[in-house]
Amino acid sequence: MTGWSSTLEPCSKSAKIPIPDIIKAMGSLHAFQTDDLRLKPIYEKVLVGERMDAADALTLYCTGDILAVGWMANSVRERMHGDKTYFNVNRHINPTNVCVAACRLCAFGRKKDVAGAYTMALEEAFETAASGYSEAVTEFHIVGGLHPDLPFQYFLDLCSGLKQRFPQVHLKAFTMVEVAYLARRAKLSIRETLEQLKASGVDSLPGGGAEIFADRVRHIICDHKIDGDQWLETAKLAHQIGLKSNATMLYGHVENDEDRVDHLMKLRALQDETGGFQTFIPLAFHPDNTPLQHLPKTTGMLDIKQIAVSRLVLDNFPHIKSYWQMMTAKIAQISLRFGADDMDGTVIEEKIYHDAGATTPQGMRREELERLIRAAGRVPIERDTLYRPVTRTETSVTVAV
Ligand code: V47
Repeated sequence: MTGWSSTLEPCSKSAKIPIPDIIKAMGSLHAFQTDDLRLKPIYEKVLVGERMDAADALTLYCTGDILAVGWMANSVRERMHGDKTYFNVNRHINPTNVCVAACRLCAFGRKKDVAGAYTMALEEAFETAASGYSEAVTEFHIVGGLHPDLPFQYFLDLCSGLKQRFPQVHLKAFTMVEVAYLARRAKLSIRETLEQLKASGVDSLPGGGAEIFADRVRHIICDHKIDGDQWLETAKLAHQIGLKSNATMLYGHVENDEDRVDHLMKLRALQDETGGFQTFIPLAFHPDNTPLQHLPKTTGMLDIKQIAVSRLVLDNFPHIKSYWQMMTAKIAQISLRFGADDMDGTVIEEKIYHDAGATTPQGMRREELERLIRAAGRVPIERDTLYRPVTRTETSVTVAV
């Protein structure tokens, strides 16, 4: 050990929630320690809340000292959110898996007329939305393939129909990639497309389709969809018309550390401009059943490090989500002490990762999510999509405004 260290104030713990002894013993009471001297200037930045630059971000990816990186990410996370850990009760609706993009990263999309291709009639989508509704979902997460024939009106009717039937449910619908494709097919500008979607009931946009912005990587994993600049431009327009969105990064395939840093820096720059991103979600690549299935799966070390680096670099993103469906519930739980403050949701019926070999369950009960969060020494907070606390009683669900 090289001997330099410092102490921070211990994080505050909620008096009401029982904290497991092992976590109590751990707290943040121990000093920061590392043998990797490259981390010292980064630690000093973290102490005073100074922004990481691209070289710092690269160092964070390169170091083997995951505990030191995690310590720093955790201290930022606790400064921002204390022990609060957010989750929501949501349902995924994937109206179609027919997709013209044929991305090598994907096991979900199908060409139309091949076995397994499906497109829901609107009534079917409404029935899907209703099933599991007894869980009192507060969000429908709606994404699908780039269908070559479905008219724009189908998507408008889908959203207005859902709003009519489930007025209190937030519609987090359509990735930037889908929006850009719908605009092209409807011969509308992206702004007009977003405005019509908003008028039909879309409340915010999910973060998918960002993958990795670097052209070199995009050419390999998703050659036929919008490029990184177009993704960012679409997000910017969404934010400008008052729609919040999330942002993702798909990691663990053919990208390198520089590509990841470039991706994070571009998101951070746009967030400085618009403030429209709510949450960043690193997505681990699942190779099974994709044309890239020869690639190995991500390791737990990379998953955890990705969460921590995201928290440290994206200082202007309010939330970092560890998506348990993709990371497994166990890694997602551990990541709550490595920078993550959100576990996504109960997720009724996830398809995209399960087509790509995910072995996690396709949904989780609220009580189980809460148990995992508490066992990590954190305080579970059920939120709606806009991070307003949700209060439940036997008979009602209320969102604080
Ligand atoms: O855009 C597709 C990714 C995304 C694979 O905004 C894959 O709250 C891994 O964006 N292995 C869709 N990843 C999911 C998504 C998402 C998930 C949870 C929450 C939110 C949110 C957004 O999944 C796609 C793509 O990047 N993906 N195939 C695969 N084989």
